[in-house]
Amino acid sequence: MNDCSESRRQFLKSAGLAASGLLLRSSHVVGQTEPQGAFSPGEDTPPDYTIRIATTPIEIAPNRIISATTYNGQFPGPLLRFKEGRPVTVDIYNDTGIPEQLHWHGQMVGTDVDGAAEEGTPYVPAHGKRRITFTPRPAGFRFYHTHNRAGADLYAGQYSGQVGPVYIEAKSEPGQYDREVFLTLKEFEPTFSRGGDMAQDFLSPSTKVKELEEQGESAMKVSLAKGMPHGYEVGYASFTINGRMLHHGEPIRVKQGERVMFHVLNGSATEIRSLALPGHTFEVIAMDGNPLPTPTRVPVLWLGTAERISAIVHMDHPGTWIMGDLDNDDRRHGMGIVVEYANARASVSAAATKAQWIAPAPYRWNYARFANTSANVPAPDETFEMKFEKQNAALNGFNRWTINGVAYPDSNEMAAPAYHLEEGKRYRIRLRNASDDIHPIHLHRHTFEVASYAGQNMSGLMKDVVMLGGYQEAEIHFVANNPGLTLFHCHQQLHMDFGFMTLFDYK
Ligand SMILES: [Cu+2]
Repeated sequence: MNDCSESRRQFLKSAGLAASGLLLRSSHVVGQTEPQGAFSPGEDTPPDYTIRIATTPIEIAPNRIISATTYNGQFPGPLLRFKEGRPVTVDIYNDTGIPEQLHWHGQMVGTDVDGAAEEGTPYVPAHGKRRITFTPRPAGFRFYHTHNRAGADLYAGQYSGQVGPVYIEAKSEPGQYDREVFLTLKEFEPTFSRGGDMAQDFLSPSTKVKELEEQGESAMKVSLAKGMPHGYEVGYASFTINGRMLHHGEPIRVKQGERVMFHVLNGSATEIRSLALPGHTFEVIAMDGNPLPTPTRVPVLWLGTAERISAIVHMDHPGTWIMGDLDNDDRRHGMGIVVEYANARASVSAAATKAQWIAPAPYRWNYARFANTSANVPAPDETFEMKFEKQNAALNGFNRWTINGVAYPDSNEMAAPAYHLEEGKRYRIRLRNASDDIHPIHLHRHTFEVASYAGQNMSGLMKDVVMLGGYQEAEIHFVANNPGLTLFHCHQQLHMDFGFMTLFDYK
């Protein structure tokens, strides 16, 4: 069999060479350039992974079939397991009519493969292909998703199905557990609505900055007094975990005494999510894939858009449970998954086998709980202050977002970098939110350290997304250790698409 596959490999190799030779000859004759997606040097070998972007039907519940742009025809996209430091080649095919960007969220890769047009990553052409090679790092739970802007098109960007988990294996893995379960939380069937307050009473400390609040509230008052309606927000008709609505997917089958590692990804375009499992607690060991300085046991998980949490649950409370979102409406519309103990059906009465939901006691989410509170982060070489403001309904009914008064262009034009970095220097960004919305703030191609949240200092909490509550302040630190254009933006699709982005470059 070895001989056979070896000769097949040889055949493919020569066929590839022959094909590229033919193309070269024909282009020489007719004076054309080589078309996109054809063989080019180094592409006669098979890739390690193939990702195909296409619009396909997905079934989120029996006979509830929606059309979504997906990776490899499934939602979520396939789990990609990489090894830290071992280069991989990925062929990305785009079967849609729209040029695409595939972003490697949370990885320290180059701008040529990061997957953001604003950084200069080439698009995967419509009906074309792009081969990329990169070295996955750092180890931990990452993900991949489209980085196209959607604007007013709710079929585009991350509103559709372009989200998939990535796990980069380290040489040694933290935590002792029996098995892993990956959960991708994602809404479908989006629609626009007007205004609506975002619940954010779960964040702690809840301290608001008076000056930011006065500014934001008065701007809103002026806008409403002019007769402006509230800017558009997005709501959803269906909610899923791993692409299935509650009660319509396979349950997570567990055994008493097991320690299950859950890798939870908020794959939403716009929403903050929560997750609880009645009668159980989560031992959070990593956030955004990075091990925590203080692993902590909590009754509820909260995740801003694009945040990830890795948490171990000790299965010590037999029964059949709904692991779901605290929001009753969202959970009833699908945001949950059943956890079923082995023998739960046999050992208890039929009535008790129905999956149960029990709301946990109120619990506030405080990043400092997972960090060191004693140590201080090293002093930065430079500090950038960024104030985030909302211009209510300023862009055809959509809110316009600004950073220090500047909105990133909402057309597809590229803006010049606004912040200049020097390689090796340490930077502090003071994030100041002059709006009443929560912003999941994201930095590309770097990992940052949360240094303070609402006046509370901390260290050692390494992340790539941090939620910033309405009228609150936070500070993040990072070292400029990955040269090239670097995008900074709010991960809420509506905010990002309507101005909430800026670019860093390196001197
Ligand atoms: Cu935002």
